[in-house]
Amino acid sequence: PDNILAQPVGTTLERYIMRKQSEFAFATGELSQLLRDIALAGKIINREVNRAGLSELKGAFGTENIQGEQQQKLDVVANIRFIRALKNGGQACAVLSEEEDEIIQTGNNQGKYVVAMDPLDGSANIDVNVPIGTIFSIYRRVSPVGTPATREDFLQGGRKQVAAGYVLYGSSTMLVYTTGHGVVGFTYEHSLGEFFLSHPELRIPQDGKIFSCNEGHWFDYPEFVRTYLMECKRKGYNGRYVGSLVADYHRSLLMGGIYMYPPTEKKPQGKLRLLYECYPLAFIIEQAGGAAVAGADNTAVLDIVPTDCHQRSPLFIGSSHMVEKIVAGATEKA
Ligand code: AHM
Ligand code: MG
Repeated sequence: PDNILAQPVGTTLERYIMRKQSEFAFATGELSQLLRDIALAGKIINREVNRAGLSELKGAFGTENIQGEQQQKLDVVANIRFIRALKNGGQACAVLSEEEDEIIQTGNNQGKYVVAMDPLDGSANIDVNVPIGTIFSIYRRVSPVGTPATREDFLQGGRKQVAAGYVLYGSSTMLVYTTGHGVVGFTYEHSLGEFFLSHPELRIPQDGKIFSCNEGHWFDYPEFVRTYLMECKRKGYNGRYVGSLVADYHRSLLMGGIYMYPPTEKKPQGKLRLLYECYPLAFIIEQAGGAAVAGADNTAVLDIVPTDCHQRSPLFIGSSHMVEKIVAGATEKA
């Protein structure tokens, strides 16, 4: 359009969070602050991601930073940045990260929340400039305030998440999240350093014509998955697989479709991690009107009872009719 420059940029994330907070009479503002801290970490990681090619170059020359540390890989950098932002923010008493075996105590024992996250998912794609993402999931702690957090704070189950979201570092950077009242999306305006509301109410179409999985694993996939994929192909659906979960998921959310990481004999739990990949994306998809199941038995991902902080789960996620269909195919066969 001619007047594209005349369009107002709109609501900032900051203003949006403030407005939402005032709608809930008992909100204390702590969760709002936590979301702000996560957005800040997202901006910092965005900056690192944008100049990754340059830091790669430096790394290749074996440079060290001012503290004498070796240049680090971006996923490690993202992990450090995120934890630092949450420590400084004060609302999270502990963090669980894909990058670290143990729960990380932030020292903010007065904080009421814990955050499980994958600071930079799809890191195999960093070197080739393909979109990557950050995924996060927030719980209200069950351990007493004032003490260090425990495993139980993280092992409450997907339905206990109070908020979840992701940042997609793509052709534009986006923050998408839910607090259990629908799904909102913000786009980053880098010259202003602000996230602006771009998707006030994200709903996934009930049906789609895109399937997304690693077909290289075809011969290891269960029968019901292959049957469904053949049906998709017969109907002329498109296959799309970035190999970055956040990117593949985001496309499905906006356009409709199904993403799957099925179980195989060698990996009966698939590859993806339950707490900081499957749960948050399942929470968002249900809030957007879609579905997420863990397999042929139709168990909703959010209903899986967690036993380990880093456990894996198969994932079938996306448009509700497509998820229903693949499961129905499995039941017919049985
Ligand atoms: P990561 O957490 O080690 O980056 O692995 C998760 C990634 C997802 O982003 C992506 O969907 C999947 O692994 C791709 O796996 P595969 O190469 O087996 O298809
Ligand atoms: Mg990951």
